[in-house]
This record gives sequence, C-alpha cells and structure tokens, in this order.
Amino acid sequence: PDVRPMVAGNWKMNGLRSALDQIKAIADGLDGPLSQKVDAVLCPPATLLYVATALAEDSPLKIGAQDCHHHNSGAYTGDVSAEMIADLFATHVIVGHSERRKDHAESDELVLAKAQAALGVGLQAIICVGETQAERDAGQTLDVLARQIAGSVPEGASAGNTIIAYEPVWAIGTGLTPTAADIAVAHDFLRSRLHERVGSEAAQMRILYGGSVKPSNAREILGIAHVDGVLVGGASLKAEDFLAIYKTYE
Ligand code: G2H
Repeated sequence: PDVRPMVAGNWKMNGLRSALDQIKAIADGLDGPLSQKVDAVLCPPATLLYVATALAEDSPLKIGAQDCHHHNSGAYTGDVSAEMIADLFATHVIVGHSERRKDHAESDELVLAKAQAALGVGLQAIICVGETQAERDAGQTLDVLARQIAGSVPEGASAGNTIIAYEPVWAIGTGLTPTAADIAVAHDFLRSRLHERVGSEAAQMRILYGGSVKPSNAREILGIAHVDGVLVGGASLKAEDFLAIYKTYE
C-alpha cells in the first residue's frame, strides 16, 4: 500500500530567535511538487512554536512540539498541554522520546496518556520507541519494542493521527546507525506489532527511523522496507541539511 512518507525534524533544546531564519528557509525550500507526496514537520522548542507556525503558514511545512503534558490544563508548573500546542496552530507532537523516557522517567503508561491527550485535541502524535545499548546487548530489542508498542500506542490510533518513530537509543546523536538489515527487522516487527494493536490501520501508519540521520546516509535509510520517513535531530538544525534529506525523495 502507498504510505505517504514524512521527514520530521526534532530540534531538541536548541533554537533561539536567531534561528528563525532556518525555519523560514526550510518552509520556503519545501515548495514544489515534492510537497504533494512527502510530509515535512519541524519540531522546535515550545518557545518558538507560535512564531514557527506563523513563518510556516503559507508553506507545506507543519510544526510540532517535542512533548506535551497529559492533562489539558491545571496546576502543573512548567508544563505545556497538548491543547495549548494545538491552540498555537501546531499540528504534531512528539511523545515518548528516549530523552524524555530517560531524563524524566517517563513510563509507557505516561507516554500513552500523552498520546491520548494529543489525539484528543486533534494533534498527530509521533510516538518514539527504541532499545538502549544494554537492551540490545542482552538480545532484548524486539521484546522492548513489543512492550513499548503495546504500552504506549493508544488503541484508537490510526494512520491519520499517529506516527511511530523507531529510535535505537544507542544511535541517537552518536553518529552510529544500525545496519540496514537491523533497521528492516525492527521496522517489520513494529509493523506486525502495530497490526496487533490497531488492526488494519497499521498497514498505512508511518514508521520513521531516527538516530544520526544525515544527508549522507538518508538515501540508504529511506530505501529500507517499512521505513516511511525519518526523524532527524542534529541535522535538522540546518535548513540546508534538512532540505537535502527531504529531497532524497525526489
Ligand atoms: C534521535 C534524533 C532525533 P539525532 O533523537 O529525534 O536525533 O538525529 O541527533 O540522532
């Protein structure tokens, strides 16, 4: 089946107002026939969401947040809700990134609640999964992925509202990437687990690969079966590199 690919950027905790020209350059660089068939999403820090959606307004670029709280409002100092993100005209939110799972001790249950909050206000959730180095060394990769899919993907998830990102933790920001064969095995396994979780919707649900994606390895990675796009961290900070990865689909 035809799955519409997606190239998503995750700026993490990078991006001052001085970086707005990069957002503008990405938005302007997406015009053209490619945007008819490939989605582009940029997830800057929450502080830039409002200005980013304004900069991207007349372009194919969609804007997403990097996290959300699982409640819509209340006494949660420092947090930002999915409803607030949607209120800024953003359309996507990353949940369950390994840096949140690790640094903020986010469990599958919490990631599930965040994904449900996102879907509840009409945001598309980009749900991250992936094994650590220790889990990989112990031969637990597929067990971890199975647990994360069962535990953090909402039952009502559809191809239209949910995207999965496979990000092996040991490949994040390290310059290391799994072999094409390893990525293929993981994505194929994720597809089958999604099928158990959400039924036939799984066939169309995007499964992105993330972890040290850059212009020089994007073509090989995007050519792997069941890889429906990429989630790009470091290389998404420069418009030139983000656009080069996007244009791999040309
Ligand atoms: C993985 C990825 C983006 P990087 O976290 O989510 O970051 O491309 O820098 O490894």
